[in-house]
Amino acid sequence: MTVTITREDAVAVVTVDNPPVNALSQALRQALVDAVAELDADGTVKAVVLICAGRTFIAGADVSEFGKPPLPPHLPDVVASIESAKKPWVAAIHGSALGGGLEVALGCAYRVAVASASLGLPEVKLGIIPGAGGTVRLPRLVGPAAAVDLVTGGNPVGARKVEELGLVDAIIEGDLRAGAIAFASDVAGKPLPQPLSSRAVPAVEAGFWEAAEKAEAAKARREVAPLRALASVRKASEADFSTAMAFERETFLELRGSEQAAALRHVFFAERAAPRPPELAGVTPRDIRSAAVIGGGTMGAGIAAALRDAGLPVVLIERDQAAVERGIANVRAIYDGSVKRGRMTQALADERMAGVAGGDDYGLIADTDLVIEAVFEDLAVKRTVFEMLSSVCRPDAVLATNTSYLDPDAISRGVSHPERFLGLHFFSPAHVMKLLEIVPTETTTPEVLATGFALARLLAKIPVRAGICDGFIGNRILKVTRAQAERLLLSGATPSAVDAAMRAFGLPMGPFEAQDLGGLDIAAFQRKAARERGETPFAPVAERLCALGRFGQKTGGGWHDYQPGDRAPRPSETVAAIIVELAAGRPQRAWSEAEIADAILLPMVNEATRILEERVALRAADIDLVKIHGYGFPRWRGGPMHYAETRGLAEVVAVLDGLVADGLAEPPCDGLRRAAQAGRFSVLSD
Ligand code: T1G
Repeated sequence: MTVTITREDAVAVVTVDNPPVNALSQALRQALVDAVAELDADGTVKAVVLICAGRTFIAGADVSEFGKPPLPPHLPDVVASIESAKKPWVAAIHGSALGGGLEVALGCAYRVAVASASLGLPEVKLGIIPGAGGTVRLPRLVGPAAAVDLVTGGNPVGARKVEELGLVDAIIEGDLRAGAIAFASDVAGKPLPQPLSSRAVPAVEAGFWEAAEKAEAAKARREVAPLRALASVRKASEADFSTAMAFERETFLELRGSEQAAALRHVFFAERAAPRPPELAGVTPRDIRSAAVIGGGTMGAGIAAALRDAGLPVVLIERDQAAVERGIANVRAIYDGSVKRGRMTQALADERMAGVAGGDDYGLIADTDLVIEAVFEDLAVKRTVFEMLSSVCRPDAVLATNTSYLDPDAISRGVSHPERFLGLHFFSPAHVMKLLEIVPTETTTPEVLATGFALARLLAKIPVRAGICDGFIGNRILKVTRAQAERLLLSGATPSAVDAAMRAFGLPMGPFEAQDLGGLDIAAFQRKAARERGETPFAPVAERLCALGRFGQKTGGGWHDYQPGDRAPRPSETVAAIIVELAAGRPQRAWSEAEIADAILLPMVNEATRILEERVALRAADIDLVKIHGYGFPRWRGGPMHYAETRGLAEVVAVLDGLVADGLAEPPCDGLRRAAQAGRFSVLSD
């Protein structure tokens, strides 16, 4: 970490260089305070430019310091020293000015930025709130409404937008350093602008705060930080500066030590570690400059759009021309939807579509770097596709299957150069869902596996290596979720109560609502395949519903009933009658929401532990990422494994043993008992 001071006539340039993202470590905070004192004492300095080396301005406090006691100088003091400096400080922003980085910039007299910069206060994404004046100075500069949006959402905003808000004083075209120095030279010697700390917060209309709190509470689903951040902005508009600063700091320190913050930090670092697994360190991936997708259905079209969004030219192959046209239409529908929702301009949508070619001649992809198969989930059909690909594609082309349930080893039998084959399991909709399970076969080389991870980085996906078993990581655990949900129905709970309990836990929807949305027939198809493999999936009620043609919303009823045009689930008498019949003779009991959540989540953790033991997953954090990015598990819980560790694995085992005694769960696996003794899952992957 270095902070260097250079001079351009009367302008001093303070350059921060603390790779990788100029985070505000203790050393950097100290160096900034020292720089203020040094430059204030130098009468020849009339203005100061604060700029950063590397790819970004200050990206915030050093998150890796959060688990330790905060050391002085504390950031509020650093910001206050810059704000009370005798010379105007100009923050010169490129890359991301986030969290403490934006707070430092708010302490500066002026802010200039390049047009590509983004600015924001993402603290709520880490389960905290800004802790150095972000919720207090920001509303004084941009007004309460804009401040509330920035602070409660935590999403960075582009420089042009923030210029409109008045958050930056100028957009610098061309060289930032030169432009900032020119700006500083221009303001040097002029009266200093009023510091934000002494400005008033613009008034809001009556009811503004109540409406904002109501809206935020509706979104929160028990996530704490956004509402606390809102309260801090409100305090800033209703109290004097120092009272508001104290309120913010107190809230920040309290949340910093909270379980939700620890969980969100766990996810933050897990997401950053995922694209570069240690087992692939030093392995060079193959170049991917062109791609093809076999199959233009929902998954194929989504994958094609994801590849296009990453800038790759894509060829969509289908069995005949009519199917090709349907496939292309599916891709176009994705972009039309984005344009309709204002997420993309028509021009960009057209540019994306221009890069998608379609055909039924495999010869079109003879020179393609990567081919992803996304055809019907049938082994024979998939093998036929790979026989064709083996005969037309370059021997070094990477061949991948998007199967979600079949065995990639079985699919790859007969593929020429099988070392270039792997599973790339996307989640629907593939151009939206961040998760990518990467499934190497017995013959996949490390180089090809590394190519899968490189592709994930290119597509901005969260990659997780998954070993081969039925359902890989995510769907294997999902089977347990569903079986447990059915066991609860046969023990006295109702579909509505189970869904409500899981929503109360923080999931976007319960297991039965989710099946009604996706369709019960998909799981029925998988159970049929499982039975053919000699397994005995537990789904007595679902089987009955499928036999009645109750496949969910698309048939007007599944686990719940639905009125035409209305997605609101309603309790079903038909389902209730089937449950009563199938539950006959089984012990019934009343279930609290917490007990329902335990009866589903803890067996999931048990199955996830087996997955770790079998090294189908290499790290517990990988399983957390799978459930968060593929199955809506609440981020602020950190994922099922982090949640279980935080709860205490000994307690998890004890509750599971209780469920076992009631015949409602499988016994804890050896790995879980071992992890419980150690108090952590890493003992299984050490
Ligand atoms: N602290 C420590 N390390 C950080 C970091 C941070 N704030 N941000 C990133 N890193 C590391 C990251 O772990 C990775 O390490 C490397 O930098 C590159 O990150 C008082 C208290 C800036 C947009 O929430 O959003 O300020 O894996 O892969 O895709 O109010 O990083 O290479 O070893 O993500 O180019 C608020 C978090 C903190 C911003 C760059 N700030 N960072 O994205 O790179 S709270 C944030 C990001 C705060 C104050 C409060 C992104 C990025 P490694 P990367 P990227």
